[in-house]
Amino acid sequence: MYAQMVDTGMKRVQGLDEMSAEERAFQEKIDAGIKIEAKDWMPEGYRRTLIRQISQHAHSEIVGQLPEGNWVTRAPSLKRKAILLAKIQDEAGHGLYLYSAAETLGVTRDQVYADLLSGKVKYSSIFNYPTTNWADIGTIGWLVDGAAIMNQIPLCRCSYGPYSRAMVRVCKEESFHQRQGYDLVMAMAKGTPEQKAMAQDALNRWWWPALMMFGPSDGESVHSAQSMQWKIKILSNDELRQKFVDQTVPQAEYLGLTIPDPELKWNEDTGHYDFGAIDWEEFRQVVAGNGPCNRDRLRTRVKAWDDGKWFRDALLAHAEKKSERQVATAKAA
Ligand code: FAQ
Repeated sequence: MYAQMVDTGMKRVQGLDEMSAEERAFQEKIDAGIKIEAKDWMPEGYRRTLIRQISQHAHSEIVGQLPEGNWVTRAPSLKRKAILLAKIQDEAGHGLYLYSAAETLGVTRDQVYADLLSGKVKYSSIFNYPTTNWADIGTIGWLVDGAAIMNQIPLCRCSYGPYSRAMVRVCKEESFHQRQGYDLVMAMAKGTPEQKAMAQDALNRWWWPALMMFGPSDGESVHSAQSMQWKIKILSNDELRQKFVDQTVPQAEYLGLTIPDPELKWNEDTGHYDFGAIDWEEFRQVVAGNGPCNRDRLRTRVKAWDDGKWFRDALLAHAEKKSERQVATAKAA
């Protein structure tokens, strides 16, 4: 672990001998592969890191419904529409499991959601790009869900029990999402020349943003070293990105599509694909709120929250009436 951090330039973390007795016992538990549960003692930094990552992840699932939602009314067949609707509903479900996992750490859903709506916390950069042609929907499933699975399979083994268990189910569903996306892109890539051109256009626009999903390179990543020591992260941003490239290039070749990277090349020595430089300035701009759709995405979420107020009020009024009735019945008995 330490050798890996030196290689990648990750920040140095505390050694066991520099920790308090409580922290050392906690770290030894993690090193032994024992899961941390909600009521166990944990360092404040561990709790805060998990709340940050899990809530950002939950927000990504919820905001991630929007680019795909753009095509529900224009899906080209009943079958594709049913698949797309099911996928979008799954993403809402993922958001809910994740908000529940965050709540086990002592925050409320309302608090973390308010932080999304105020623009205080992040969600994945990828969802700030527009879906301009139908092939984008397949490409999101193929690349975006593909990248999400690559990142989330290791999270099934992460040290925090509620998060790791939520990830097991999420990954099963993401796997269906990736397959339906690849199936859609395949239909277009093997279709008419116009359809193939749409699939290529979508790949050209989504490839680099998909690589950015894995976050900054290891040397620039603020949280990786500590998160890896705590086994919140099992693999580093660059390791996951490389695995994604290695997995996806043959899939593009099978489709007869070209990855928009002239420097992409198989490297016999490393056994991996070499790929070109990522435009980190674009990544920084998108994360800072200046991507093509950032403002639109937040506006849509705020409107959905405001429009849903009457429903939340009705639920609360119903819950209050119900508990009043229960008290009255208990008193009468
Ligand atoms: N976008 O030090 P690191 C999906 C931020 S789910 C925006 O490396 P960390 C399903 C990072 O938060 C996709 N911000 O951070 C779906 C930090 O900022 P902070 C989401 C990013 O946490 C499919 C700063 O940069 N998946 O797609 C991004 O150790 C289709 C420094 O970075 C997850 O959230 C980014 N791409 O590693 C839904 C998985 N990358 O907080 C609908 C769980 C980094 O200090 C349709 N999360 N930042 O202000 C993770 O694995 C990690 O949080 C990483 C980032 C790997 C994303």
